[in-house]
Amino acid sequence: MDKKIYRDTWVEVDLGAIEHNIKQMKRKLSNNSHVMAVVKADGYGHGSVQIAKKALESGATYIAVALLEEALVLRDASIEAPILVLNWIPPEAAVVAAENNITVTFFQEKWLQQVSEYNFKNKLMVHMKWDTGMGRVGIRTESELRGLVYELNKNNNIHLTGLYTHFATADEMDLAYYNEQNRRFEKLLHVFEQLWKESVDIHTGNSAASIRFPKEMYQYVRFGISMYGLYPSSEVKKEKLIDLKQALSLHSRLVHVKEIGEGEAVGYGAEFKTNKSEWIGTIPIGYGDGWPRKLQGADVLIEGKRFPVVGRICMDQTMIQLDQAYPIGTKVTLIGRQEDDFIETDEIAHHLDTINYEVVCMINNRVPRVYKEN
Ligand code: PMH
Repeated sequence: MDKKIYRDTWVEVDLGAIEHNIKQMKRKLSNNSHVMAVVKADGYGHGSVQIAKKALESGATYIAVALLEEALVLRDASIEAPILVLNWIPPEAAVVAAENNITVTFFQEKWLQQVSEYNFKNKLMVHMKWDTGMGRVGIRTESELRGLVYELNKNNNIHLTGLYTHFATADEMDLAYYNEQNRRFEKLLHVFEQLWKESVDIHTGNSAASIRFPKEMYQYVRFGISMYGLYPSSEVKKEKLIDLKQALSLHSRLVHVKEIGEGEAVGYGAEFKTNKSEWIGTIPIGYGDGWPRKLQGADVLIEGKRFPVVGRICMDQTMIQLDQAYPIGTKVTLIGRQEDDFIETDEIAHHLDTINYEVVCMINNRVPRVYKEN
């Protein structure tokens, strides 16, 4: 049974935008490159199940998540498409992955040896991770590659179906480091091709690399932030190589409106003080929803006009300086469009001195997600 929602604060996810963004990406790729939809961290805060389903309907053919737990949520929702877990998983969890037809990432000889100790009903599918410069996880050398291939050849229960790397700077204008990562990748690939004769799926690109160098991509691109309609950096946004539609918007409603006199204060610390009489509205969202106190001073939209957040943001409530009395229940948009104005996720990211990725992930699950098709 769906949980009843009483509160007047919600995230709206435009599934039509997800479809639009995937189709824009597919148009740029060559016919041999396919879209792997990245829905880790609950679909970058948008809801992993709904996004994965929409992505598959829109032409994505593979799903990626960070955790085995996240993959199991998708399997529980009857999603049968191939799923890749990007993070390291404990060797004992490999049995669960195999049972559920979930592909996992590996990069350690010891891990393969430990996994070999378990009994598998189904083969375990694995993708090998190469660290070409991200410095996070993956093998870095030819001798590590030879070690992994040797272990793989010893074990019939483990089936290598792919290999990949991840770029650290594909969203930057200076391409020196990106090119160096590609050079290292191709060098290891040359060795791999001599050691391994079966075909495997190769994937290197994130949103930035796939948007900027679509024809250089291999079998899959791991399409994350831009599937949600956000650009990986302001530089990539400025290049205008793809038209994206932001899928997420955040809304609330006025629950209280009052006029206060000159010299009156608003919020904890009585920090904000009026210097004339002012209309103040209250909305039911706060840092307990993942709407941080640093957003004091940011704008919201009411009837297409901008108004600032005043006073310190509380755990569950935020106050807005208004120009007049608006009725209780008036819609307030914190991220998204109202009439001719648009508060982009990037504007909030800028205010918080962070990136759009963090903004969409930080709105927590106390805020219900509502889905619409266009
Ligand atoms: N592949 C891997 C291995 C990733 O870690 C990510 C994003 C993606 C693909 C998708 O990248 P995109 O969203 O830029 O398209 N990972 C992260 C991260 O770990 N922190 O921020 C983004």
